[in-house]
Amino acid sequence: RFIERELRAALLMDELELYYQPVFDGQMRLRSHEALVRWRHPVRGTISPAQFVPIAEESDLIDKLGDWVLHRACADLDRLGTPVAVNISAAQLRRGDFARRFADVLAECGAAADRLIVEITETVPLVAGAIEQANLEALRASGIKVAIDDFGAGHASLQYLRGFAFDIIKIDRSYVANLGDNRIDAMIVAAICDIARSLDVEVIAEGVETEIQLDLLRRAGCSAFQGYLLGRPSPLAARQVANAA
Ligand code: G
Ligand code: G
Ligand code: MN
Ligand code: NA
Repeated sequence: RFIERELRAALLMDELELYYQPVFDGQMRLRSHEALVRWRHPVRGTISPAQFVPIAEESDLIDKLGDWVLHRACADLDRLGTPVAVNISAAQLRRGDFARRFADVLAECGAAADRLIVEITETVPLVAGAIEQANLEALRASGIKVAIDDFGAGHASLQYLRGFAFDIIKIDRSYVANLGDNRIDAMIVAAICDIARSLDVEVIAEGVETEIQLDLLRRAGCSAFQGYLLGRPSPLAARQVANAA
């Protein structure tokens, strides 16, 4: 397909860029950044990963894209000054050599495993198969933290709690959006936080846009927060200017 060939070329031609969005802990201290890929298309302008990740997932392009993202994020680690979270497609986890290749990139970049978080994103269904489990176990054994992204939005989120070992739950922003107006959403968020406490995993709330949401999420027991209220995704260069000011 045309867009697939263009994306392959974009990987070589340096048309991709990472934006970083800050994540804060309960004391509102900066604790990590999430890396979010963008495609600066010379003609069509900036293209969202929501448009090209599903195409990449149809072939080995997703692995090449993943490698590029990880290299870039590792190269930016020192300048970011915090651990960095990279998004991983469930399609990448199906590869038998995923964890080994991931470790190879870290070694190449001299990046410490405990400065990386892997967010598993479910654009394609995530299966708790032997290969997927082995990959996640190998990542965690090396000190990388594993997060379930968009929790509650996918097909089988509660299944993941049984099928995988992980460190962090990220509550999908659709549950955060109407907090304050919707009692059911508030109850669901509180229940997710209760489960997380029982499992001894962290809960990050995503899509926090208002002080009211932040307050309710805190009281529900979320341990970390991300969203436009606290900081939008932006290129590293812009972040450094803001920090220096
Ligand atoms: O940043 P934005 O809202 O455009 O992201 C849209 C979607 O693309 C989100 O679900 C996000 O998790 C996903 N995404 C962003 N960066 C990456 C990436 O590097 N790899 C993968 N697989 N997904 C990504
Ligand atoms: O699925 P994932 O959590 O990786 O998606 C990240 C996406 O969410 C990014 O595209 C980012 O731009 C977007 N995002 C981050 N914070 C907010 C927010 O507060 N509100 C909304 N609507 N989107 C957000
Ligand atoms: Mn994410
Ligand atoms: Na995601």
